[in-house]
Amino acid sequence: MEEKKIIFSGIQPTGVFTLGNYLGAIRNWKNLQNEYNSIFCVVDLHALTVRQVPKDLRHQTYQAYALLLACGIDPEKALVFVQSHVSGHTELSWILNNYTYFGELSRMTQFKVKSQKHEDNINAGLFDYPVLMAADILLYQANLVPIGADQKQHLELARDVADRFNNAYSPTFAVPEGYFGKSGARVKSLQEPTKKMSKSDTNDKGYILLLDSPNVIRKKFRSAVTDSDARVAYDPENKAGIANLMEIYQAITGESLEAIETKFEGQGYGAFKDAVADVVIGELEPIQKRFEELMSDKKGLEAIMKEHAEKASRMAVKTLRKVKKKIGLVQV
Ligand code: ATP
Ligand code: LTN
Repeated sequence: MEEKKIIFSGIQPTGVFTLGNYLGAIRNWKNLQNEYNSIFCVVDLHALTVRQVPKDLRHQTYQAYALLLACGIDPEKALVFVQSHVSGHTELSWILNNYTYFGELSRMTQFKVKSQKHEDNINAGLFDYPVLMAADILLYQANLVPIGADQKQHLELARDVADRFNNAYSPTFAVPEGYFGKSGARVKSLQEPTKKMSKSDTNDKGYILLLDSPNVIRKKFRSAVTDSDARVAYDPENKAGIANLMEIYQAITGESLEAIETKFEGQGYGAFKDAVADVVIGELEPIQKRFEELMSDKKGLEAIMKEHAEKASRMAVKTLRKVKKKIGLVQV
């Protein structure tokens, strides 16, 4: 019998997840967990690359974990754990640093963007971020990595590092492929529709958070940037704001862009924005309810975290042993 493929993905606890995280990543994870051996990780160590307030990071990590479960990641089907609970990630990351070139890391778009955003704190962790991500993936021999389009470059790097290591010694790591969902791969900011919707955006009108109340969601969609053309038509070049709203509507309802154009023909942007808000509110309502239940039982959450971290550690150790042996580290 053929073994099920392994998928691995991670998300940072840098704030409440956005609609972009949900449509671009988490929703796909939920669908994939039935078909694959799935491993999902709250990557708290990655979050350290920009300065965090300790008590907020702690709270956000619980929140992130509970939100994943609330979004339908099932701890009976998938492994869900917190990155810093498994020490193998940092260990492998150090080793892989020695197989990654300065030039490669210098080319990473996310590094350039975040360096501009945090000019006062361009630290080595920010630069090294993709190597830790490669370690996350390679540690579990993942075959498939479901991510939004913004993470494609990092995945390419993980593949290159895996290949380089495998060629230098002998096959050690599975070389992972990216998995990009059909829709929602790149949800844009509601205020600057050429940029991705990001939970660390300083303008809170740019994103919809999974825990935003129905009122807030409606307000944010109503103030979304559009254009003066007043036609619901799909034209990402010239009508980026409307195109983004159409993509969100499509990602949730499954209706085609043509069908959406027809449905809202002759209606103003106001009506369309409200319709988008309605479908988003409907999608998030059950998630918010489940989230509240989970957060009211922290001990229960911690028990799941612990059990899953132990399972993940056992998998991680296997890969690490192989790696250490190949490169000549003495193991006793
Ligand atoms: P931050 O703002 O802290 O950099 P982020 O909101 O970009 O974070 P991550 O934790 O880096 O989110 O990403 C988690 C997952 O969500 C990744 O797979 C990423 O590709 C996906 N993702 C993030 N933003 C979007 C978006 N706007 N559209 C689609 N997918 C996204
Ligand atoms: N870098 C990713 C989060 C992340 C990840 C991973 C995704 C960390 N490790 C491993 C997939 C696989 C991000 O910023 N979205």
